[in-house]
Amino acid sequence: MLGGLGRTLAIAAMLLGPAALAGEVRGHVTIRLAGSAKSDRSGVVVFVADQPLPPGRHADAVMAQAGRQFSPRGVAIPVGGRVRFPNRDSLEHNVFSRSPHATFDLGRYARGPGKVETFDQPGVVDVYCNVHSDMVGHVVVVPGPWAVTKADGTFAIRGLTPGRHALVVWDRLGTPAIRRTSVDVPAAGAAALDLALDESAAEEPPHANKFGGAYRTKSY
Ligand SMILES: [Cu+2]
Repeated sequence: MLGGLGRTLAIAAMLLGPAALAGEVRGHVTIRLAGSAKSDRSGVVVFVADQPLPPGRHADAVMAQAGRQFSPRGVAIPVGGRVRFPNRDSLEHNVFSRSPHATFDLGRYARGPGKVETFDQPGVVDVYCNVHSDMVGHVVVVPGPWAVTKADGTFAIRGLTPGRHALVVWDRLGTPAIRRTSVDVPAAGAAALDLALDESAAEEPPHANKFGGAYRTKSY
């Protein structure tokens, strides 16, 4: 009797499984910049803070060092994901972070495939080069389903359970850079979300070198 019930529940769970994750958010961001609308709205990360990622989901990212900058300057990866930092310049670079949830130093290295770092704590990790003080990158380590906006500002997050979800929006140069909102995901169809961001006051804050001190020169 109970065995039969258990089997019935198991079958029901199997049938419900995919449907229970059918929720979706489709959104669109606008960004105000110096009094007008910014045309390239790519690179804004939107993630769900209250639903874990499905197990076994891996996604790695690449942040190159090219033209004395990190490129792209921001990447998003799930908790446990890895970022490769290839050096595409003809001069040596370094990658380090003093962020409390990801402190590392990949040393100084020449052009080539670069090095890989694994990020196992959620949060925004600021990465720098100890050789060039104006190189700034950000690794957004997300705990739940996420999306990155395209140039036209659109994004879509799929695989959500229906109901109210907490969302976090990260815009590298936004004021504020991190904002929180919520969205009601319907059982069928997608929730629509419009976000108005502001980069008018955007400026990368100064940072210390890997020893916590000042850079010797602007770049050398
Ligand atoms: Cu560098």
